[in-house]
Amino acid sequence: MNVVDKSELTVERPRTDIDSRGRQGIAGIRRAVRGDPMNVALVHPPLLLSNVKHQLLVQPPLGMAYVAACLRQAGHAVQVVDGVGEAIGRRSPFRDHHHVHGLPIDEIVARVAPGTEAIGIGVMFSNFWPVAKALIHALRARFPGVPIFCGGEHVSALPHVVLQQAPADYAVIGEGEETAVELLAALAGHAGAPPLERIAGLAYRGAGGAIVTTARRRRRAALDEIPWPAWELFPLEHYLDARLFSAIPLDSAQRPMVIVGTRGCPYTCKFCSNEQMWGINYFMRDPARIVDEMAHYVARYGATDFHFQDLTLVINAAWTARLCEEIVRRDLRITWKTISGTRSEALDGELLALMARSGCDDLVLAPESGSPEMSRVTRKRVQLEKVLAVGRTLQAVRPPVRLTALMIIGYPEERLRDVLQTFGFLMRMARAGFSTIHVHRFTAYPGCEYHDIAVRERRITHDDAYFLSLENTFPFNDFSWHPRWSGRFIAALITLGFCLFYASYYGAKPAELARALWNVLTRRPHTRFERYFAYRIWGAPATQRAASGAPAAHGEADVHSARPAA
Ligand code: B12
Ligand code: SF4
Repeated sequence: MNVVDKSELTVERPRTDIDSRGRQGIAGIRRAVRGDPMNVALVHPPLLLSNVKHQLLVQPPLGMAYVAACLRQAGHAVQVVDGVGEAIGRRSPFRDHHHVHGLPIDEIVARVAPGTEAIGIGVMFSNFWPVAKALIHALRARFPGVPIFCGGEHVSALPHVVLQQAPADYAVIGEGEETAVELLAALAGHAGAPPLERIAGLAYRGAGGAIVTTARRRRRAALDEIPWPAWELFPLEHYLDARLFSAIPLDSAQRPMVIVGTRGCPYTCKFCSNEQMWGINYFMRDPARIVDEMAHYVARYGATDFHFQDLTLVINAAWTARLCEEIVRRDLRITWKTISGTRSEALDGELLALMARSGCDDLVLAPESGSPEMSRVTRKRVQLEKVLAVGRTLQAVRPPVRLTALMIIGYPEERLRDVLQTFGFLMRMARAGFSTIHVHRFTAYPGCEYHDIAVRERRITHDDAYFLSLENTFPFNDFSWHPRWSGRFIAALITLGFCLFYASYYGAKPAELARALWNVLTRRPHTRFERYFAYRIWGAPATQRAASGAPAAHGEADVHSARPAA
């Protein structure tokens, strides 16, 4: 362990006002740490894209902010080096055909304080692993004796690959808060700290170099005990100002912020890593505590628009209604979105109306296929008629809620008959009130069942070519997981799907088509469809600040009335 001069580290201390309202603390974490605190640096690697015209999704790293909050609560001095947030809009070349977005690796390494005693790195997306790996090598070179631990979805799916390909010492598997705290307590030799082999959710190199994986960590059911994300340590304002959150174009009055209301998902879709990462338990926070957190962000950061990062926010109708009622009761006057897609089973007319009233302005559903057979094979088990019913109901709901569907074409088991059913379903969705679709190319991401099957059949090698290929969900790439269909054929199917949907949509609303063309030509895309073409023609912007150049007034502005038409 390095000898540390704690004065060298720039550390922000917790704000007591937040603590009193938002941080109840995890009893286990408090118990785990009795002894000297450590100087910990948490590092968020930059993004990696193959094409500068691809849309940048620049979101503050929520999972890492939770881990930072818990480490700080356990008494450690936490420094965050945010390779994305500290340089949004900056690009530098990475190898032959890729670009790093954010801080270049050498600058990230230079920003880690000299007295750092442990370094944590978060890797969510596997397609960014090549750059994260290069970063870990560079950190190891500068901090030879300092323990490096990694966490996040990519690390949880492939802990062995992470430890084999990069000079990291520990891979945190699954939820990271308690594991990271226990790990640091063990590293610091704190009294009462568990030995490494008793820390659940960990992989590391044991004696002789073999990788040891400990027991799976039990999921935290009491989500309200977890302290709120430690955003004070991150350059959060940069993210909020840049407004490049997810794929949803924002209204000029909206200042976005990320939040999560639930963790996990009870479903086990074959193409999703949910089961491997979270298991099948679905836990919800107390709606009042969620709204406390929202109100705090409104007051502190001027947030007006909340992007729920949940795997699937709406499972339990009564809980969702309580969340909406709480937002309405507190008169928060915010908008909110389900950005990563949610299930539709619990959505009925009454709940949809309440959601709209509480500010939901963008509902993303994820039927993923219009073929009942594919829904069965992939275990998505979507009720397709219910999805259409949600669309039809929402058309009558005020204020308007924009409705988006996420679809996939190119599943290994898919037949042309299934694709034809998807085409038919796309056109029906256009008529039922959906205004946007994303048709993704099927991709076997680490952690999902398709990936594990492909590994067993030796169709996946975990080299950089595979990781970089995971960016290839975009329609115009030449990539296929299908045993018979080529990448180009899938691209043609996806393109046809888009055309059928938008022909049906704009065929019924020609005035909207003229408006869309105008928005693209004037570089002011207002929908995802317009944004896609604007980016192809003009390139993706480095930031997308509010038209006014300033955040919307909060507390007073009626953002509901300022919403874009669906
Ligand atoms: C919100 C979300 C998005 C958002 C934005 C995400 C972002 N940029 O921040 C949007 C909608 C834009 C999005 C887009 C996509 N997404 Co997405 N997304 C998510 C989602 C649902 C939630 C992330 C989140 O914040 N969760 C809440 C926090 C609390 O959980 P967490 O991040 O996992 O953090 C915990 C642990 O991982 C760990 N941890 C995290 N960081 C660290 C750091 C350290 C040091 C430690 C010790 C621990 C640790 O501790 C945390 C707290 O317990 C995840 C699934 C998930 N994780 O729930 C998928 C997920 C990350 N997305 C996924 C995919 C595939 C995509 C897309 C490619 C989909 C597509 N086909 O287009 C796109 C493209 C993204 C890109 N690369 O450009 C996959 C990634 C798989 C992979 N291995 O790469 C996931 C895992 C979904 C899935 N189950 O398949 N996504
Ligand atoms: S795809 Fe959605 S419904 Fe299926 S397991 Fe993943 S999060 Fe759950």
